[in-house]
Amino acid sequence: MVLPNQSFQLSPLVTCSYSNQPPDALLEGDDVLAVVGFDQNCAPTGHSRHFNTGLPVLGKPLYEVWRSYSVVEHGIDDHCYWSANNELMFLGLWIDESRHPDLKTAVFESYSSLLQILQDRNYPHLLRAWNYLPQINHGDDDNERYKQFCLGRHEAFNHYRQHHYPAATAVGHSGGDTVIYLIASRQVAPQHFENPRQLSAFRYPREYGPRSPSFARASMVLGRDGRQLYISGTASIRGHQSLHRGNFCGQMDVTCENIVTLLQHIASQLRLAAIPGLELIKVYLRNPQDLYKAKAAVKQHFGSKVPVLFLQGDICRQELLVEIDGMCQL
Ligand code: 3EB
Repeated sequence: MVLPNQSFQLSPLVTCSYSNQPPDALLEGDDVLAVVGFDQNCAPTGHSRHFNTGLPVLGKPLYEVWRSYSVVEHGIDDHCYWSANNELMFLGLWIDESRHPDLKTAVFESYSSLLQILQDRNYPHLLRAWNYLPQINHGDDDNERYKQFCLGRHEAFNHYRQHHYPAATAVGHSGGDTVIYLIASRQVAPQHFENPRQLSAFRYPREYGPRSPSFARASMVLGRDGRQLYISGTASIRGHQSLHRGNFCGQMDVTCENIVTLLQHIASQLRLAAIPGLELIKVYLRNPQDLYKAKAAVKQHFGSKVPVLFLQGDICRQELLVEIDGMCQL
């Protein structure tokens, strides 16, 4: 008997990379789940698999490319933009707030539409969510838009009995609609992690809003040839308190240290031989003039070989100047 002289190339669930090619060219790949663009414009693109965010790149244009291991189907149903294969769905929408009485209701209804699609099509496990909102810090006290967003999201998760919150990012912009997009899986359930130096966001005390934010500090999923780790947006918060008000470098250090602590914690929980390093980083800066300081700090904490996308975005607490998220294979 002759055995085929070929090893099977096992591939992960999904990969993410940054590319400077234009979306049209990238979307020719039939395995591409989504291309995410970063510019001042956040409005429906009209093309499934193509997202934009309202967050300008600080530097040359780069696109985030999400590729799966097989050909994907895709379409737009009831304002929801989706792409999927047998294991994964990438799904998102833009919120037209003028069609809703208020932001809380808009977010509740939008998250409900997304969760309904995941339920109907049988992708029950949320792996990762991104939320980019205009004027995130507008409004006083409990009326601040981020807090109203948290309220609507929390109610939708509750309604759909989604009690395993995924890793997430919530950042503000000044360029149009709210966009939400997420990744969910059919069979592989993710494992979620919290940060020993930070109170879990879903346990933040009442002073931060009527409903605490619904996200995990990190989510991990087992792909075909390795584990993928998604680190949530991380900021200069210890316990539940913001540190280094008005001090960009201080905030940057605490943020990077928080990520390193989280990676150490995950390595110890999973009994990994080494502490993983981030392989892809996004840095959100409230003030673009902090770019050079941010570049230096990222290099110092994560090395100079990791691709980093620097974006202008508002952080969900008025006093915070930077937020960082990222991912890696384990
Ligand atoms: C924090 O640690 C910073 O509401 O989905 C980071 C990541 C933050 C996600 C969200 C908020 C969210 O609380 C803010």
